[in-house]
Amino acid sequence: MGSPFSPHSAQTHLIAAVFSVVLVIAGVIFLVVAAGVIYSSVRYRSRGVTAAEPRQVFGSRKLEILWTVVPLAIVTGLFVITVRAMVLIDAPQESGQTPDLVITGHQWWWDARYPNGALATGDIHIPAARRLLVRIESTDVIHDFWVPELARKMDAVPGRPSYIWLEADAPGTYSGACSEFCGAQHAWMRFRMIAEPEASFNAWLLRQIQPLAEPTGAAAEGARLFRTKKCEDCHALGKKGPDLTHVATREFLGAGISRNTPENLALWLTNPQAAKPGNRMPDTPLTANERAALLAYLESLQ
Ligand code: HEC
Ligand SMILES: [Cu+2]
Repeated sequence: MGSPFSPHSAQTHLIAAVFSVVLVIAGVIFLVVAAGVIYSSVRYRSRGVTAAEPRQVFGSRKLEILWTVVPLAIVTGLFVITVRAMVLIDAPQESGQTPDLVITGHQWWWDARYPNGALATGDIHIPAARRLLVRIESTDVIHDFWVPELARKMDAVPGRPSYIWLEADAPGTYSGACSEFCGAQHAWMRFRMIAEPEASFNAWLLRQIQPLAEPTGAAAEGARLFRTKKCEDCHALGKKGPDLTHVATREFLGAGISRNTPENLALWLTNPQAAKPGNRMPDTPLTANERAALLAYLESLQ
């Protein structure tokens, strides 16, 4: 996971600044209180039953005023800088503006839809140095979309989309995760934001909507099985499983749980519950030949 202390957008710079101010103030208060506790437990420690009681003090207007005014001033200051940051950071929730990207949380992966119809699963590409209006949705339970280096957190609530600004100030790969507990595989609901220069982003975006070449040989047989074995019923946009249109180009499977190697891909066909325990993919009984054909097909999906 990226760290909120390495901000890569105007938004996260502001969040990091507010956080640092809070941290410094809280740190100073901690030191003052700790010093007071240590001082009084040494200075006023028990000196045996014969020692006289220390001087007893009752009431002090000066102290009362001091410890009311100082915390009030600190809390007011923090309130002001926090509200100001929120106003600068938050995207309009009901602007009617078409979002640049629609990101959806599912148990347990994320996908992103682009205005031209392109779809990304796991690796979500964005143009660098451009502020995007992103709609966050969920198809099942509450998830929470978070890329610590790029934007604030935003809950993905079923039936109630929310909007955030998303921006990366420089090209790079920024990791993200679901940050609201959402079931067994919440920890493996990761994704990466890949920020690219405008030209390579646009090239990527176009590639996503080009039709793939017709599969040949074993892959053609795999394509047929993908339909007849009902894989297709789940693995498409808006269905119960992640879209697999470009699965061979992905670096990870199962929203980050394993690298996309031939062995790990094969495991999803032999024993999906071993690949990601608790995930929503049922076992499909397959012969060794059928499995090989399906694998050839999946590996051809560039
Ligand atoms: C009932 C719906 C369903 C059916 C049918 C199904 N899958 Fe899945 N599949 C899923 C779900 C859900 C996941 C897990 C996504 C996650 O949690 O990361 C998954 C994951 C996968 C993955 C890993 C995908 C990724 O994004 O990393 C592959 C590969 C896969 N399935 C292939 C197949 C094949 C091939 C078939 C047909 C033999 C099939 N699936 C049948 C629902 C289904
Ligand atoms: Cu989650």
